[in-house]
Amino acid sequence: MTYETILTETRDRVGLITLNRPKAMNALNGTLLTELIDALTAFDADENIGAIVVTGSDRAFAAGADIKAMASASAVEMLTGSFVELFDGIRKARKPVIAAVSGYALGGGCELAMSCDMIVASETAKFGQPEITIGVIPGAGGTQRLTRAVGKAIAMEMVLNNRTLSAQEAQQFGLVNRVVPTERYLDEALMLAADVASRAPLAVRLGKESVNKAFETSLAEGLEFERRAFYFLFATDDQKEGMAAFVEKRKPKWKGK
Ligand code: DAK
Repeated sequence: MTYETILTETRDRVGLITLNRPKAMNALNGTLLTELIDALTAFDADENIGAIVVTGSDRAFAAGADIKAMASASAVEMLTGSFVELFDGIRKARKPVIAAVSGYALGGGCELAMSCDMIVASETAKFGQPEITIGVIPGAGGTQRLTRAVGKAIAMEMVLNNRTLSAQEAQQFGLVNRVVPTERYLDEALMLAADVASRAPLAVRLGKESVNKAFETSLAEGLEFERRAFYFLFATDDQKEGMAAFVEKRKPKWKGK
C-alpha cells in the first residue's frame, strides 16, 4: 500500500511506520492520522507481525496537530471531527506499539508517543505540551497520560508553563524507557520490538492489556483482570510449550495458540 504522509515496511516480525511530512515537522493532519491508523490496523491484524514501531525523522517525531489546518476550526468542527477517534486507534492496537522518538515530540506528537506502549528516545528528543502558547490545552490525552507518567508537579509546568523535557529528563521522570544516541534510537526501538515479537503472542497481548489496565481501573479491578488473564493463559498451547521447554532445557517454539 502506498501512502502520502507515512512510509511502511516490515523487518521480520516487526511493522515499522515512519511519519513522513518533513516540511511540516510531521504535523498531524487528517491525512497523516488516517494513514497512520490504517497502517497500524493492518499490522495489528497481520499474524506475521508481533510488534509495531512508530517513528518520525531525526529532527521531529511530530510537532503536534497541524496548527494551520486547525486555526480556523469551530468548536463543533473539532467536536465532530475524527481526530480523537483516530487517536484512540493507537490505544486499541492489540500488539505492542513502540514509539522511536527523536527531535520534537510536541503537543499531539507528545500525546502520540504517550499513546504507545513504550518510548525509545534519542538524546535530542524534546517532549512538550506547548498548546498553552497558542491559547488552548492538550486535547488528546496530554493532561492525563502525562500526569500519570511524570506526576502532577512536572505535568503542571509542562501544560501551564510550556516546560519542555529533554530526553534525559523524560527518562528521569519515567516518561521514556531508554535514551540512546541519535544514530541508534531507531535500531534500539526495532530491537526492543523484535524481542517482544519473539515472545509468546497471547501472553504479550494479555501482558500489555494488563499493564494498561493499571491506568484505567481501580487496583481491585486491575488485579481481577490480571488474575483472569493469567488463568486464561493456562488454556493455551504456548503455556504448555513454555513450561515444558523450561523443564526440558530447550528453547520454546511459540504457536500463538
Ligand atoms: N502545525 C503546522 N505546521 C507546523 C507545526 C505544526 N504543529 N510545527 C511546525 N510546522 C511547520 C512550520 O510552520 C514550518 O513551515 P513553513 O513555515 O516553513 O511552511 C515548518 O514546519 C518548520 O517549522 P519552523 O520553521 O517553525 O522550525 P523551527 O526549527 O524554527 O521550530 C518547532 C520547530 C517545532 C519548535 C516549531 O515549528 C513549533 O513550535 N511548532 C509548533 C509546535 C506546537 O505548538 N505544537 C502543538 C500544536 S497543537 C484535538 C486534540 C489534540 C490536538 C488537536 C485536536 N481534538 C480533541 C480534536 C492537538 C493539538 C496540538 O498538537
